[in-house]
Amino acid sequence: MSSTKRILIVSNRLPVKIQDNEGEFTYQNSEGGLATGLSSVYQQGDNIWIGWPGAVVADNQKLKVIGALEERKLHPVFLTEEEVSDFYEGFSNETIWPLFHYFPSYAQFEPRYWDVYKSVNEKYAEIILNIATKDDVIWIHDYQLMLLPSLIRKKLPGVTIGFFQHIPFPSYEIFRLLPWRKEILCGILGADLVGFHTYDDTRHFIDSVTRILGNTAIANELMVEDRKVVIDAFPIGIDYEKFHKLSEDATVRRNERKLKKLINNNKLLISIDRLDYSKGILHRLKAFRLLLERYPDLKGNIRLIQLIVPSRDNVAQYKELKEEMNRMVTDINGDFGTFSWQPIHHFYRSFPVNLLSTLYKAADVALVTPMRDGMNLVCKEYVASKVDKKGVLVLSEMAGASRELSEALMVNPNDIWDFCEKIYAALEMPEAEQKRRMTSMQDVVSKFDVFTWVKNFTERLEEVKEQQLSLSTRIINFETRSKIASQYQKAAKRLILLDYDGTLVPFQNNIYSAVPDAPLLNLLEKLCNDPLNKLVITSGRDYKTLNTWLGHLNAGMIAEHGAWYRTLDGQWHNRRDLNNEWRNEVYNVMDVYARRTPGSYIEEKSYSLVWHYRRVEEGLGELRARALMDDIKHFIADHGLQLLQGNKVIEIKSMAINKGKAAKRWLEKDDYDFIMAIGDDHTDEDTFKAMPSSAVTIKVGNSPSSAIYTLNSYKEVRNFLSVLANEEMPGEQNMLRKAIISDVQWPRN
Ligand code: ADQ
Repeated sequence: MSSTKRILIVSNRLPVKIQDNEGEFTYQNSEGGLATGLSSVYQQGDNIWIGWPGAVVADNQKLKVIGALEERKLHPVFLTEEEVSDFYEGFSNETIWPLFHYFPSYAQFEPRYWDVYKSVNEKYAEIILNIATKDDVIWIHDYQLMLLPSLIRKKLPGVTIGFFQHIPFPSYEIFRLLPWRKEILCGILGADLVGFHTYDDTRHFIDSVTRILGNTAIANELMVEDRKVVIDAFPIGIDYEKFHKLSEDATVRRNERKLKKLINNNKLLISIDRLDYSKGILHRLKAFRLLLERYPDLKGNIRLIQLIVPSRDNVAQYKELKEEMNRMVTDINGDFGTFSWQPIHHFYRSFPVNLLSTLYKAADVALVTPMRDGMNLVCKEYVASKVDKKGVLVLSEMAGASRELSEALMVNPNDIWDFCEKIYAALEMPEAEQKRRMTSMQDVVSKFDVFTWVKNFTERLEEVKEQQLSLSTRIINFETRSKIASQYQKAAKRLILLDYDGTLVPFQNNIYSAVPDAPLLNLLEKLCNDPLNKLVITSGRDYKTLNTWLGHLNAGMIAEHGAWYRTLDGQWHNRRDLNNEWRNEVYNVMDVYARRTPGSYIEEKSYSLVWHYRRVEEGLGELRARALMDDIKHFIADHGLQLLQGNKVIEIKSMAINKGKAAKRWLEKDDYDFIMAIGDDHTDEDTFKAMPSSAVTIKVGNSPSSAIYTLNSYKEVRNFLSVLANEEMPGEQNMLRKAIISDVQWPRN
């Protein structure tokens, strides 16, 4: 990120452990990967990290804590007991955590939790707004602060905001269960860049936004009002060098030798998790039991060291999980152990990092098998610690890390039988194979470490902001509008080419419902009746419909992309040179899709066929459209046809016609001193390209275009044309003097 901008990191917890010893606080920096990665950011220049210090601080102690944290470039958000309980333990950990990890039956939909979640997000916003300026970059982390991006955006509209979510984003079918789904999506969309660990998470998020909020997505970009928001995958890494070096440390090496001796040089398996139902602890114990049952020779020869970091064991689900886990460990040890050997060594506590490193280094096999995990860093730490490249990773395909570590032995933790066989395969894997796989995984983990992750995210955020800026220079604002209006007023001969659907009227489920409303007809009449104007409607629609709807206007028309055109004398002409022999064959293919896909239908025009899927279930329409295009592409190439992919339509037409060629005919008729073309889809690109460089070309919507200017919607087009026609806008007077015209309400058809 460019050095001139200050970065504010915001997360629920500050990267510090604060302990209250009867009024005397001690502060210890966290060693977690995220804290390390982000320290390369917040410890630079004026940057700062804002968050909860992790302890409830009495009012009379707050100033002291603020001072101590400030020295570490940290700024606290103080939470009360009630807030910790309802916002953090409640909404964050009992509602969002289970739902987003695909345990919907564990999710509590408690309105009180939601109210406090909102108020705590507002508290964060207030503190940030006291510190931030519009020129800062604000990078918000994780599911505890999903409302924060839009709360800040409201007060600082131009500020740069990135949001990264460390846990999965669930599929639409799960996410929609949340009563506050709209608020959550709108909250996140206050950011300019939204990052997740995997492509699947980004897909799920975009899917939920398009279905729940109705925004349109183009690839991984969403338009939120007139701001482009980019959704992308940024798989987090670890501090690779730290773990790699640590495993060569003298103490770690000595500890490893001691450990191996203690376990009698048995083969060592490890698992390291926080106590959580998402971690698949019980499934793993089941698979381990099955392994001992199926392969009795392993008895006395292998050991599993299981580390569990204590977590919320006063909450019912966690308490039950802990009890069940303890019971299973005791049973396995009781059923298979001997006087001199026990299969599982179980620890329920945190370990210092050099002990973790010892275990990583010593382990022949690491079992990282969550039911669901955003990423999982333990498996990456294991890979980084294997300096001699010996060791096998058994990894759940439900962990985000499985997308990168494809050389791990992959398991579905629900498939206990396969899971057991994979553990056996790991124990039996030849050394050469272990090294080959480990080398390839180390390549990935070392290249994509936490510092690269920080760099990739912040650079992309900067890029998105630049793209937004260049887009905003194309959007017609008050000044450009006035400039074009003055050119228009000075001109004596004007040619105005207007597309119809999506440009003058909104898209409709039924194409024949897009009838022009009275205000539009008044506006067009006014433009047509100006003797200095030549107005041409340039549409892909069939000529009969255009004639019925707009035939009374004193306007030229281009119908069916130019297969038909109407001159100003009201006469329709068609291109007799076009051949239609391809028609039956294409119709038959489209018909198969129309019959298979509820809601889709074929529109027949004189020289083209269109398959419409606007009324088809979201997702299915796109799937069938891709299949249809695939089926038809060779035929099209062989028959001089063109396939147009429009807004929820696929149209097949002769290559000989396009709007650009048709528009040229109008250009050649006269010498104009003002030429303007407005259109919304890629068939209008042919028109834009056919225009001379002096023409005013305007694209409706924000997809890439060769047009010079952009307007956001059909409403803005109407407002803009009203300004040119010097017409009174609904409810407004003398619009040329008004800075904002896009708020005027036009009726929807
Ligand atoms: P995290 O809770 O940070 O979650 P994870 O990625 O697995 O989960 O990292 C756990 C960290 O804790 C590791 O660095 C590990 O070394 C440490 N740890 C584990 N057991 C320990 C023990 N017994 N003693 C001491 N330390 C221990 C969230 C998401 C993850 C995502 C991360 C980062 O839930 O899916 O990978 O953020 O984005």
